Amino acid sequence: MSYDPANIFARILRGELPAHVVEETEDTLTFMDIMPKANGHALVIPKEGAPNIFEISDDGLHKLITQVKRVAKASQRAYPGNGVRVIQLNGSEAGQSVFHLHFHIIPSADGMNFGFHGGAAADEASLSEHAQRLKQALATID
Ligand code: DGP
Repeated sequence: MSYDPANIFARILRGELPAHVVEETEDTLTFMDIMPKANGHALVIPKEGAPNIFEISDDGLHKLITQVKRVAKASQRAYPGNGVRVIQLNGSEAGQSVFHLHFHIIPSADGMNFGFHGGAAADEASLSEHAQRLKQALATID
């Protein structure tokens, strides 16, 4: 599938839209999902413009998954007592709605009961609070 550089996450990467950024690396950006499935729901995206896992370069995917692991570790630390779901969707048939590759990192405590996608947008104060919580946990990860 072709990559549309006007997609929402590309616009966040270019600074055209705001986001609650948790961490930026040379190759990735981590920020809070605006419609969280749970408190602390973060998204990790590559800077490389790829719509899905099939189109990204192997090198880009390697860097991305390394950052996914780092954020998942931070999630575990920031939300003790929860498990961590790492979810990634490819294609509208699979439920993907933003066509810039992304991994969801979601603190989860509801066992196998997972309907996906949050229902409503969270308020700014809550997104900011949970971005801060993840940032603090990231600061403790090598
Ligand atoms: P997916 O279905 O895997 O493509 O998930 C896309 C996610 O992106 C969904 O959980 C909601 C989130 N999202 C949509 N628009 C925005 C936005 O403008 N900002 C942020 N931070 N998240 C968004």
